[in-house]
Amino acid sequence: MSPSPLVHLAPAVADALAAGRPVVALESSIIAHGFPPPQNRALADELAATVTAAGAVPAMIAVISGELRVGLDADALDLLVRGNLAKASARDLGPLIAAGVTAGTTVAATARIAALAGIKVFATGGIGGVHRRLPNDSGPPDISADLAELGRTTIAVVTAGAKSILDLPATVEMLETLGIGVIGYGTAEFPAFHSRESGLPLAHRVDGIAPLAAAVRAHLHVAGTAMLVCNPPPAAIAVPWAELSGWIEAALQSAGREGVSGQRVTPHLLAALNRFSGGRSQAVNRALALDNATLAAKLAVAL
Ligand code: PSU
Ligand code: MN
Repeated sequence: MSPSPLVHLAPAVADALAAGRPVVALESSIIAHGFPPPQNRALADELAATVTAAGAVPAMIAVISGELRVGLDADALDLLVRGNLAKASARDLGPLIAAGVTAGTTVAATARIAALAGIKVFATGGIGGVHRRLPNDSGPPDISADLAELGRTTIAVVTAGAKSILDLPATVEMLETLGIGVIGYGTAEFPAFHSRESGLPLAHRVDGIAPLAAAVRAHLHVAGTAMLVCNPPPAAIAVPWAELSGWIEAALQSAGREGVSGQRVTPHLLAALNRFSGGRSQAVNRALALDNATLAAKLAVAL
């Protein structure tokens, strides 16, 4: 499939796709909005090196000066890590292209652009989902467009479940409603991003790359939706749920007090969680993002 005329492939990505070699798409909101400079630049470089070391070509995706870029060079990364950038979900891409701006792409936007480019495997930290109600908020429910996008886009997404700050039972129900595939890699429980535990059972589990690739390949041929490959955060650094839930409660109180809404909710909650956890949540986020990049690369090689 030839990519959309609006999608700009880096030379290494174009070559790999043309030759049928493994490529892993990487989300850029984690770089633009999740980590402050200079850690964000270091993480972008580590993610790329991790994918390369596991035998695939890394393709971080972002909107750079109005271009949908698949694979970022050093100049593009310099623009992405400055902070205060727009956060692009899939529906924002049209106006952002027209305005010529630079933006980090969410899971929704990254999945859309990756699929346009013909990429089959995408690594993120954790997807968005159904938000919990913030204290004193009586407004409408806040549901990430990540869910709707993954319900109509054929791609494998390696993720540590969904972000722990979300309403995870509601998110898991919505994944079912939308027909999004969910499979545990070495787990029968939906991971909770910073924690390996959520108490939410998974219907499908695999314990090796070959059975994972078989299930993903079949899903991508029949389902017409994304397949979430749920990879729990590394045991050595994951936070027990009992400890995590106190920090999340404090972060929700902080967001409620400040009246945060819209696209600012997720970045605000993650930053607050990092303060309340004394930096532990960001350390887990970094470790799981790198671990997901490794698994995604192995999956892309096997496919
Ligand atoms: N990491 C952050 N902040 C974010 C995100 C990641 O520190 O905002 C992005 C992810 O890319 C995810 C998105 O896809 O947040 C979900 O946000 P929303 O609920 O606004 O759709
Ligand atoms: Mn939202």
